[in-house]
Amino acid sequence: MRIDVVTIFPDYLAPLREALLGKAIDRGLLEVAVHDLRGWTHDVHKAVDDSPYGGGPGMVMKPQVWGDALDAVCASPGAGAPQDTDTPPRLVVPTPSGRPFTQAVAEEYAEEPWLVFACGRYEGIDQRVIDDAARRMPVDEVSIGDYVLVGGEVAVMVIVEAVARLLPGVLGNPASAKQDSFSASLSGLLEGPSYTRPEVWRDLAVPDVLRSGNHAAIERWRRDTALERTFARRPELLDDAELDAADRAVLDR
Ligand code: 6GU
Repeated sequence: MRIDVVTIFPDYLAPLREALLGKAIDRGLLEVAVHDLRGWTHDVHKAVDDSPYGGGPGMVMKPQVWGDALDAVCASPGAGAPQDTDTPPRLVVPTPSGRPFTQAVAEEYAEEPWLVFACGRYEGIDQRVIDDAARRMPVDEVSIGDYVLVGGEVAVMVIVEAVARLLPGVLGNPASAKQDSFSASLSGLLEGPSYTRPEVWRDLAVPDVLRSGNHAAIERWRRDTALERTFARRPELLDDAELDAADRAVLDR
């Protein structure tokens, strides 16, 4: 997969080359290019923003600068992109007013050969940039949660990490992703608690069933704790979860 990020703070994205993602890049599973938006400014002050039409606080990012940046970045696919250079990327614009980014969206993005992220700052990017890009490529405005960040950079790191770990070969043990919270094998529930040695730590013991060797009982216990945790923390997830009679009996307790 090829990922391009356009931002006024390229150094902010340095963590993308660390740890798991850095390894994925070293192994050629992922290619990441970060571009400084100011490289496409038109004036000596390298201005990227201006005051909003209609008044109000804050500044809006200028369409000319973003237009030139996206024309350039979206026209030059890297090695990870499809050979057919006429195929545009999927453009992702992080914004608190976007559609929610979920595990299902991460799974969708993991199927794409090429993603371009446009990081806005201030009060956002002139809407015509998004409307114009949407005439040539799929564009998603996405939010990572109901809170407001200063800019899209941290959201891009969140999204890229969620997507990259789904790419074939990135995780050491591919079974890990299968059992994640929100995954199909957990039918949309939260994952329950985990334990390792020692058997007793600070007078707290590991649940007996996990040391019983009874695999059916262990599976039932994992399912029960996932159900209980989901009920306590995220009850709305149960509305869409696939539950059988045994599951319902746990929740009725
Ligand atoms: Cl994607 N961007 C910004 N700037 N703030 C956010 C967000 C994104 N998601 C939640 N808050």
